[in-house]
Amino acid sequence: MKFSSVFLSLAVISTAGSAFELNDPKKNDTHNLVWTGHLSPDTDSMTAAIAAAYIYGGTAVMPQETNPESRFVLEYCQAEAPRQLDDFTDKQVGLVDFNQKTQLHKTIDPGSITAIIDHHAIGGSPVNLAQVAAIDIRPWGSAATIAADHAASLNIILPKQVACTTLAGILSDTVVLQSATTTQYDRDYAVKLAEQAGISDFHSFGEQMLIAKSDLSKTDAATILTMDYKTFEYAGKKVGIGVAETLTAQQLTDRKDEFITAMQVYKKENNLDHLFFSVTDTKNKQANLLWIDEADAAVAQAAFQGQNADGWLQLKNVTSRKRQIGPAIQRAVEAGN
Ligand SMILES: [Mn+2]
Repeated sequence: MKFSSVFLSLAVISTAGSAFELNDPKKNDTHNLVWTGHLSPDTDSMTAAIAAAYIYGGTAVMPQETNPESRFVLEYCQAEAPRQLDDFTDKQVGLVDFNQKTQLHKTIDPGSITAIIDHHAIGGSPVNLAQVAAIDIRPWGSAATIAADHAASLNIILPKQVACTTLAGILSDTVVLQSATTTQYDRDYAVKLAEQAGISDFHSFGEQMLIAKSDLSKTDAATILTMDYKTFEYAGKKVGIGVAETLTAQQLTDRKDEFITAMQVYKKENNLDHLFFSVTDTKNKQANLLWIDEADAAVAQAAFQGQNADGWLQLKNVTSRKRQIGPAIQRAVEAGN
C-alpha cells in the first residue's frame, strides 16, 4: 500500500534520539510515556490513546476535558477514564489522531514526541516529523482502526473494555460507518471488535453515541463551538473550524445569535484569520455553516455552493470536516480569498 511506504521511509530517515518501534513493542522504553490526542479531544482521540497505551505501554491521557459522547462511551464500555494531563513537561509523548502543531497541547515539547499514529493528511503545519521515531499514518476512517490493526498484527487481544472503546472510536469518526471517510478496514474491524467486546448490535451502540453527542440543549454556545474544534494553518493563515455533529440540528441552528457572539469572542481571543462553525446534521446528512465577518464570507463563497437558510449556509451531503469542509476552505484560503 502506498501509505506504508511513506511510513517506512519516514521511519528510516528518522533522526530521533530515542528509538521507538511500532512493530516490536517489547524493545520500547515506555518510561514516562503518555499517549494523547488533539486539543478539543473527541472519541477517536480518546479511544485510540487508550488502545495505544494497552498495546505499547505507557498511559492514555487527555489534553483537555472529554466531551459528552466520550463520557457515554466510557460508561457504556465500563472503561476507565484517561486522566486529564495539564503539564506534559518531561513526558515522552505518543500522538494519536493528529499530526498538526496547531492541535498540540501547549506544554508538549516537540522534541519529546516519539510516535504518531494518525489518519489525517500531513498538510498545513505538521509537527517536525524528522524527529519522530515511529510514524504510522494511513487514510483510514479512524485512528482507532489503525490501533486495532496494530493489536491484530502483534497478536494482542484487546480486553473487552478496550475492544469496546476502540469500536467506539471507529463508530464515532465514521458516523457509524456512514461517512465518506469509511474504508473496508473500518467495517471489518468494527465487526471484529464488537465480537471481542461482546456487543451483539454495534449499530445500536453507535446510535446511542450519536444521541449522547446530540444532547447539547444545556451546553452553552462557547463550549459547543470548541467541543469538536481544530485550528489549521493554510497559506500562513490561522483558520479555526468547529463542528457540532447532531441528530437534532434545529435545536442548534435556532441558537444562531448565541453562536455568533461566541464566535466573535473566540476569533478575537485566538487571533484567528478565519473562523467557521458547522452544525452538522448527521440525520439528514447536511452541514449548516456559520461565520461572522466579510473576510470569512469571501472564503465561504469561494469554497462552497450552498443555500442560505436564516444565515446558515446549508451544504447538502456534506458531513466530514476532514474530507469535505476542511479541504474546501483550505483551497479557498490558498487561492488568496
Ligand atoms: Mn480521528
